[in-house]
This record gives sequence, C-alpha cells and structure tokens, in this order.
Amino acid sequence: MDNSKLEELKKLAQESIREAQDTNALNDVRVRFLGKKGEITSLLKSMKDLSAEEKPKFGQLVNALRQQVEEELQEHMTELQKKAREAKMAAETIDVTLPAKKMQYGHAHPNTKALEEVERIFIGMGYEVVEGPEVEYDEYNFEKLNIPKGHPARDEQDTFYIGNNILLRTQTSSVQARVMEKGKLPIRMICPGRVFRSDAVDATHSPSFHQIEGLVIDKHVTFADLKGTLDTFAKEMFGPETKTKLRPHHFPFTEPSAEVDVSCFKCGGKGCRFCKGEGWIEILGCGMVHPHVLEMCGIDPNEYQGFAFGVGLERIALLKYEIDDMRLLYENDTRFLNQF
Ligand code: 2U9
Repeated sequence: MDNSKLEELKKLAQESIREAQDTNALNDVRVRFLGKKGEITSLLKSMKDLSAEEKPKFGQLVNALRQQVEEELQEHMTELQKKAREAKMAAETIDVTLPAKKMQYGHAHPNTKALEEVERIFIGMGYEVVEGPEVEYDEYNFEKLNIPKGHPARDEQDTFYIGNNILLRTQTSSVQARVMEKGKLPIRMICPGRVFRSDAVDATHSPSFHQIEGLVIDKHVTFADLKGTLDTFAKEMFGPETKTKLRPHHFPFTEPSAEVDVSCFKCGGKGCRFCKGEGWIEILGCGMVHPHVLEMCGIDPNEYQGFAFGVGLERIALLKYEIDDMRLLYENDTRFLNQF
C-alpha cells in the first residue's frame, strides 16, 4: 500500500470526525475506523503480507495514523460533550424572577370542625376528652353496658367480629366502661370516636360513623343536672335562642332515658323545610346511668349516680353546616369540602 492511500484514509477519517454531530455519531466513526473490523485496524492486520523490510516502516505509519485519528476523535468528543452539557443547562435554566406557584391551603374537615366545637363546649364545663380502642372486647362494648348475649339491642348494633369476644366497637360507651372500672371518681368526660355497625350506606346511615358520648358520675347527680348540661350545650352549639325538649325513650344502659330535640335553629320552631315542618330536630339520646351498669363497672349505686348522653358527630355536622347527605362527608370531593 502506498502513502497516498494512507493519506486518503486519514482525510476520510478526519472528515467523518468533523461531520459527526453528536456523541453517538462520533462513536460510530470510532467503530468504523478503529473498531475490531475498522478500516485502520484492518490495515495493521494486512501487514502480514508485506516483506520483512516493508513491515516496520508501514507499521510506524499506520500507528501514527491510528494515534492521530484517536486524538482527533477524543478532541471532538470532548467538544461534543461540552456542547451537550451546555444545551442541557440552558434547557434547565430556572427563572428565579417568575412568580411562585399559588399555595393551596387546606382546612379542617366539617366533621373535625364540629368535633372541635363540641369538645370546646364540654371542656369549658370541666369535662375531660378520653379516647379508647376501636377494636374492643364484647365485655366492654355490650356486657358491662347491660346488653347481655341474646339482648335485642345486639341485633340493632350488629358489627364485624374479629373473634368470639372481640369486635369493632358499636358505641364509644366501651371507653366509659373502662374508665369507670378504674375506680377514679368523680368522672366528667366525653368520648369521641369512630364506631362500626352493619348498616347499608344511604343519606343518613354509614357502616362507620362517629359518636361523642358523655358521662358524669358523682355523688348527688340528678336528672336536672343532665337537663341543664344538655340545654347549655344546645345553646352554645346552635345559638342562644335554642330550646330543648326531652321525650321519654329507652336505652339498656340508662334508666330513665330520653331523646333530646332542639328547636329548629332555621325557623326558630315555627316549622320549615329544614325541620320538615316539625319545629324540632332530634339531636341526642341521654339518661341516668343504670344502677346495674354502675355495679358491673365496680361503682356503688347507693353512693354514686351519673348521667350519660350520646350524639352522632355526623348528625351534628350535617345540621350545623346544612348538608343534606351524609355520604358527602366521606367522599372527600374537594368541590364539596372547599365550601367549608
Ligand atoms: C356508660 C353508660 C351509659 C351513653 C348514651 C345515648 C344515650 C345515645 C346515640 C345517639 C345517636 C349514639 O350516635 S348515636 O347512634 N347514643 O342515645 N348514649 S345514653 O350512655 C352511656 C355511656 C356509658 C357507662
């Protein structure tokens, strides 16, 4: 092979290097000339056909060519990498003068707001807020609350059983039974929390909802104390004009028991769409703690009396915020939640 052929190959390699626009194209050029089957590599392989005196000279020339192409490839590669880096940096430029993204402030769920309001009112009357387990023993959820096995109230409060004696609590009264059993008296507390029942979902029912139950145990506690407490609560919660009315009722854990209605805070009691023309809205249940419940929780009913009450948190939230479907409280649709 004469020198002009080597010269031609050099020019071709240099031209190919110059034309390569990116690192991939340049790698192809490297393979084409310096790869295992590359054009310069093949030259070295063909040396075996040369005479002994031609070999060293030709070898020197091809090696020089190889080295030069190698250097130019490296040089162009560095240049292309620099350009690629600069292009990437330019594309990623952060304009610090742009206005910031608008902050989205969240807020408390209507259930939480209603709960905080109820807690505020009772804390103001000297009550403690106590929480307890959602997975509960049958003993605390039913037995100690005067609902033995076979009692019809168990049908109304059917729930998910984890074992024979362990279930998802149907009422937060189980927490109160636990506190009573500890024996520290007097007691003045409310228990807010999630409860579970085998109920189908509709506008006013859910298999999981929240209760707030209250309990007061002391010496000389009367039904008048219960009435006064709930009347104070209703006035604070729904406005100072609110009146309360007790209707006799039955609960297994209280005797006597009552349901409490408040005068409609929309129409003041005249009757409107909100109170379905009644003038009154039912909000809670209450009563004097049954002596048998006191006994089962280790308290002497001859020395101590108590009253208890229970309210559905969702019911309060629906009334307070004039929401007509309980399902809205659980769907977490921001178009709904943003209105509160
Ligand atoms: C003990 C003894 C008695 C709690 C009470 C009610 C009446 C009541 C319901 C209202 C609607 C719950 O959310 S709801 O389903 N509750 O009517 N609850 S008296 O009585 C107790 C609690 C604890 C030891």
